[in-house]
Amino acid sequence: MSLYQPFLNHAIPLLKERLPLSPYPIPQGFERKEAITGKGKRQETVVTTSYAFKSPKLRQIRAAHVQGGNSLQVLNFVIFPQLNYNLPFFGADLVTLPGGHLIALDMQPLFHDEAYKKKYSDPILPIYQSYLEDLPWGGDFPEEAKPFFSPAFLWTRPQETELVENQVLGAFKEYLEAYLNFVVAAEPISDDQSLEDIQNAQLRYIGYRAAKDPARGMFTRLYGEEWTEEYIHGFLFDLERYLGSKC
Ligand code: DBV
Repeated sequence: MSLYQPFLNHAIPLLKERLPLSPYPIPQGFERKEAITGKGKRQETVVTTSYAFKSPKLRQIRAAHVQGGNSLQVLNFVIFPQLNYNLPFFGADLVTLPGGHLIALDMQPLFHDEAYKKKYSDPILPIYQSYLEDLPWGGDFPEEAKPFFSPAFLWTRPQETELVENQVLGAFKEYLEAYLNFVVAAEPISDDQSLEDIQNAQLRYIGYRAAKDPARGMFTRLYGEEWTEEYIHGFLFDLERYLGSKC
């Protein structure tokens, strides 16, 4: 049973149809990783599968799909723009744990000025508002994470799986469609100051997510510390590694 497979089955073909995609290298040992957890009847195999692509305007389009039976299903789907575009990140953190579902879906902004908000948040507020009734605000989350979210941050903790299969999938498709329209319309940035601002904003976001990845504990328990740290810094949030390899 994979709750999030339909999300991947929609997103990857759509991206391939709309953008000139090419493969993004997935380091050896990260394409697929398995672990057996629990004992006896409660034994469970947890499989983590990685997908990655790139395009002329998008440095990395990547997904980590964790399938551990009914009590653990995760799809973490993040798009990182090339550093010469001021596009927001597309961020989807879709998590199913024994206690219920945790859904985080957003176009995560590089900047918080009015012009940026008008360009990349206002156009999707109607989509955001259309889901609020069924997918109400999920309550508290880390204060230090707040600067990384937009006014259209769809953050919800539903109990009902049907809401994930229907409303959350619908929101995911609409946010992705809107993001693709932003990508197609995006023009490259050439002035040095803006390029520096973009790189700093990306490093801030990626630095925070790599350092505070809420999945660190889960991955470490499943696959060990060494594999986990390399997966986080060498694949999931790899901009520092990418920049280091360039100069
Ligand atoms: N989160 C990831 C990756 C994951 C992942 C790569 C592949 O960034 C899974 C796996 N996220 C994951 C899991 C949990 C969360 C929680 C397993 C549950 C951890 C637990 O409760 O045991 C959005 N993800 C969260 C939370 C938020 C997000 C807000 C709750 C954290 C908390 O309450 O402490 N997206 C996530 C996030 C940022 C973002 C933290 C920060 C900028 O953009």
